[in-house]
Amino acid sequence: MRKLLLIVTILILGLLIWQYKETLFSNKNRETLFSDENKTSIQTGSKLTAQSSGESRVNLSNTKIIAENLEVPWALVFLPDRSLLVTQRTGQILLFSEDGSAKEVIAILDDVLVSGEGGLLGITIHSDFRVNNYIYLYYTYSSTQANTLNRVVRYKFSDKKLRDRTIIVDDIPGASNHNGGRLKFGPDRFLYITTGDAQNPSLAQDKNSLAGKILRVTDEGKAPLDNPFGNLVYSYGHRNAQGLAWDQNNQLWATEHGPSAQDELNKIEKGGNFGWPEITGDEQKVGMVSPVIQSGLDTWAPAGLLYSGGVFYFAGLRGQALYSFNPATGELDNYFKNQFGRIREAVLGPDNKIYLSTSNRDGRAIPKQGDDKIIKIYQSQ
Ligand SMILES: [Ca+2]
Repeated sequence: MRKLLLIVTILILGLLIWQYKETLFSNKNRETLFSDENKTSIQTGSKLTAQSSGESRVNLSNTKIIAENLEVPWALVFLPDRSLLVTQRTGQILLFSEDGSAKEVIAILDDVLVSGEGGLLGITIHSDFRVNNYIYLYYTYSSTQANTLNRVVRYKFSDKKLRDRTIIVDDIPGASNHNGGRLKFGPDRFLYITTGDAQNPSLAQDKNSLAGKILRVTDEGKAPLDNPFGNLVYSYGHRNAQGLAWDQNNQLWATEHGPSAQDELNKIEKGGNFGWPEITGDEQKVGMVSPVIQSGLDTWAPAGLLYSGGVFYFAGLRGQALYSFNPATGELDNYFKNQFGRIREAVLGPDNKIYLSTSNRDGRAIPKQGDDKIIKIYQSQ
């Protein structure tokens, strides 16, 4: 009997240590060990869903470089006049003409903290941009020497200048890694914001913390009346979601970095608990939502997400590919594997073409000539 008790105790202890292993490491080790964007696969191969048979594979082989010699372009957004705004993680906002031929630095944010995976991250435009010229930015900053935070700000963008700065959401916990940072307006005209767990996993389960969440706010940064918890939180239990897109039924999906491999594509439910840090990969627990697909032992390090023609496409940093997932068939596929290096952003342009950004100058790859780049993809049958 005593022996049995001992074995059970050891098993429980083992389980606890496994679940809370992150807290065992120092901050410094953690930054290296738990860097999402540079983690390696446990081994090659994926235990995943059906891989593409090739029959339904879209031909994406034709590409055109529309901008190069950039530095870690993090997010892209097209304006109604088809010009393109790009954030660089190092703090600059760039404006490109539609064909990429003209490039201008229209602003440099001077309070951005560029450290680890933090810096100037997301950008998006208001649903009524034509009327109000509002753009929104997400960036990492430090209010004292010791802390790292993230915030969302709004500017009026006209005559190629940023004016009338307003802070929309402030004091989002930050860290060297796991800062989230994706911004998009939903079909319901509210602003959705991904935040990371700021390397403090338990915050993801705390519905009163802004860390490890998908937030949903009005264009002024207030909580919409129908948010699930009476605050800015829309879903929780996220580790570091960095891609958002809606399907044809206005259903929100999000990409998320897993702890070591086990990256996720989630179908987001209002008020849903997406499990971190209690469950990972395909694990299940009552009251928690497991991903639709996850990378198993493989690593995608997924970032930008878009939806086009019934298929999701998402950027892979460490995976060095553009991944596709068809929710109707369950087929997972990839394009440009190792061709462009690390891919950070993927958006659909006003011309219905996919635009990618590379991220080979983020210190985690050997840059190729002309890096970083923005690449336009031509689909053909
Ligand atoms: Ca999860």
